[in-house]
Amino acid sequence: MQIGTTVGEFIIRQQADFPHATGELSSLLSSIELAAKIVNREINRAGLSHHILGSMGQTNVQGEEQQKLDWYANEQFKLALAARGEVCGLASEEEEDFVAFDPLQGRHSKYVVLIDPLDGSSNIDVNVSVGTLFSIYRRLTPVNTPVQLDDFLQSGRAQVAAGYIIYGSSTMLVYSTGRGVNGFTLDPSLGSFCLSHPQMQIPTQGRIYSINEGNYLKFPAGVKQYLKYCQAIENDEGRPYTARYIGSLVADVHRNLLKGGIYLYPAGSNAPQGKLRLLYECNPLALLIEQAGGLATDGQTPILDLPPQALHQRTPFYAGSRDMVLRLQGLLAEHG
Ligand code: AHM
Ligand code: MG
Repeated sequence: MQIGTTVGEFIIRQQADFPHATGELSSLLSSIELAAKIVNREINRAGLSHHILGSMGQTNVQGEEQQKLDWYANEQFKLALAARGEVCGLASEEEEDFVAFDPLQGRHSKYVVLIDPLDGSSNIDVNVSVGTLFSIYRRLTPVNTPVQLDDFLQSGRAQVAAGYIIYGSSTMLVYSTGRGVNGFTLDPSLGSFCLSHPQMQIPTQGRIYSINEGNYLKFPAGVKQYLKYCQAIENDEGRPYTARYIGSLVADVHRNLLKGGIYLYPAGSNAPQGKLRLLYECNPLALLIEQAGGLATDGQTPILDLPPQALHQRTPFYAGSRDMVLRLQGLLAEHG
């Protein structure tokens, strides 16, 4: 695959490897790409708005005040995915319940999408990178019947595809259909995502650890031990490691994916199950990290094997370079 390949071409070429593919997944990914460009355009203009905290401070064509960017992003992805026929329902971090696109008859479509439309949206106020996360599953119930909650409560292993968009110093789409991870950078002059990071691999060992250390007192003992290990001076092993925490999940994981490192969001007394959502945040990132050769776990079990019980379920999340995650898991097993 040549650098300069657009994501659209790439999807079609990959699809050609599946003789029985119907083109629905390609079309679905194109819808996500389109919505991402719309959201990207709006994010780039966010600094020009006076009221980005609560609302965009603008009115739309109906004269209504435009909502916060995370809600705006939610609407854009929902519209893009509902417009074509490949998706029968969507579950979003922004919505309490799942949305059935054709609630009475159902649709002749086999996919559901789970999405965090704009993760870390408070970072927009300070011009820091934010992201969109998405997961695609085959529905479990038959087509042409109303989509059900169980269609969304599938373990991450069942993901057909997953990815993220990072709205950073450049905008990138990174996704996997289970055959490696590929990254595409938006060329603003062309309006196209072009293949820039083919077959991404996370280094087996890194030197970056990413955690909100302000919560230190609430961390499990094993995590405290791991932080001690990261901060110890062992010149021959490259320690102390470097702490990097943006507080924007996609940006933190993207950096670690490229450079090697570990991201940690443990359970704490204020958040007994951690903060991050299994279905919208952890599962898509876990698929990408595993596909890139890394590991993602809740401390004991691979994230992708956790059985979801509820749409907005949270989980501790440790993900990144294989050797770093294994060491952490060892300390968690030893110290709790
Ligand atoms: P959000 O989904 O409400 O935006 O919260 C998720 C964000 C992640 O992007 C980030 O990694 C994490 O929350 C930061 O949390 P904290 O401020 O507790 O470190
Ligand atoms: Mg989020």
